[in-house]
Amino acid sequence: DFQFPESLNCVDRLLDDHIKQGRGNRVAISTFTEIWTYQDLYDKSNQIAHVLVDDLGMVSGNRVLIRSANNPMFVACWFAVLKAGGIVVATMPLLREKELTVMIDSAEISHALCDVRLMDEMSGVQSTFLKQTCTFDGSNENPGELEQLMASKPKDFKNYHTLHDSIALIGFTSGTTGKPKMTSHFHRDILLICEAFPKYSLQPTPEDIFTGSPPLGFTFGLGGLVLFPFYYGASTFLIEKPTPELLLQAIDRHKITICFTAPTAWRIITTLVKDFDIASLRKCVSAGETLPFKVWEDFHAATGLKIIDGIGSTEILHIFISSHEGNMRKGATGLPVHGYEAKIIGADGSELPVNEPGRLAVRGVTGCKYLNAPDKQKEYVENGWNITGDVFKKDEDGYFWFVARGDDMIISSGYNISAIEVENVLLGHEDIAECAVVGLPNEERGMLVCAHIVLKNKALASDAKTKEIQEWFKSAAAPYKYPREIHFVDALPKTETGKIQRFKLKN
Ligand code: 3SK
Repeated sequence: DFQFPESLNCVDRLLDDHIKQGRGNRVAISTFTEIWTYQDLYDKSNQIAHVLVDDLGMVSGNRVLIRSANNPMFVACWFAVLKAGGIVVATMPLLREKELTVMIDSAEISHALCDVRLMDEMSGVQSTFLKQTCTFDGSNENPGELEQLMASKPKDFKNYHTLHDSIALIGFTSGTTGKPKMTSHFHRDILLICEAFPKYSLQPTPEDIFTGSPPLGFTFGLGGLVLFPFYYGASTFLIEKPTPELLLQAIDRHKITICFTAPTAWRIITTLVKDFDIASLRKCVSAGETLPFKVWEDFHAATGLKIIDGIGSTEILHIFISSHEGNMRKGATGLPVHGYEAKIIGADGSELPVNEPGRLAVRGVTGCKYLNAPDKQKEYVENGWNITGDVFKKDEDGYFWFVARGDDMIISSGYNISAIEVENVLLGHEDIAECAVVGLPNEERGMLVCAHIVLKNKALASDAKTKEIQEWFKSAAAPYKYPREIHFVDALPKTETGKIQRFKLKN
């Protein structure tokens, strides 16, 4: 039941069709201070598309960076790039100069649309690929360069005729080698995920109001806070710096019906919920890391609502295994969602018997398409099955149960953090000789980034040194990656061939 015409621009379906069908006056996006109708979003996306093509020289196939927190201008820029036939590369707002440079160089980004409040780290980026950077003001207080250029532009735009298999977006995964990998997704993939998880688990209607905390630069957030609401003609409530308190305030005051966040936030929400009216909330989605059953149980006891757990990946674009209210098995992640199948395989690739832990393999309507990494592609996709790197088991009734991560990825408060990348940053500190980074189980964050460090001069080890390294790290890389725990050690455990034995540091 998934057939697309050859010529397809996903924005026609997500945005323009709502205008054609007379739904322009419905609310598309709101925040604590702004309301944008579908017509506002359409007009502004069209004006930005004109700026991209007429003023910034963008041509179809160009890759365009969007650097912003979750706000309406981010969404307008996202639609505008696709309208003009470009490819969106959206970033986390916290990325630093070095990380942005790697991203821009590896994705060969030619244009950047950047919230003026996030320009500090962008201004230092040196890249031969980047031709134009244009600022906007996501806070809607002082018009930036983009808003000034938009003012003279028409409010209609003929969307570029992309094909269903033209690349629409490039997502970055942290990877286990410390070097981020680029995954690409087609225009049709964007629509296919809207027919998968949300239809299966949420059954959205135009009356729904979505909110949540994941950044729009993470495909979990993009799906939950932009693609799903717009596909179903609903609306989205965006929060630039979401906290559990702000999510609750939004739910209470703005009558939110569907909320996407990570287990850490669901745990805190449970402790605060009694002070808020959340009667409007009908679906609660958790992904980004595995949902501890205790969090599910406590939230259910406090609210009567059942959190929908899900697992997805940037490679596959969104959630491929989850539950819905009618088929939950307590403690299990769930069943493959409509459009996907999953199995557990052993080291030789053959399917394992029930209840035996092994590698989770998934195939379906979307899948991994790494760019410029044929070896990684061969490793990740075997005979059409995506090998996710997570260890699961499947029970007699086909429910999938999370066991462990099979790689060096640390999932902390919903962020995927590569241990190797954190090590590489730490090694840039003048006093650090060697280090090994591991994730430790942590009640509050799911996992905690912990660094074992060999100093060049052992005498320097102190609490003050810990603090100094942590502060230095936050200026060198995105602060959410910083090691919250540091142990100074004399030597790291290693194999005879010199490989660090990280598993010995995990207890
Ligand atoms: O980490 C996840 O579970 C996830 C979920 C949805 C989309 C993307 C990702 C990485």
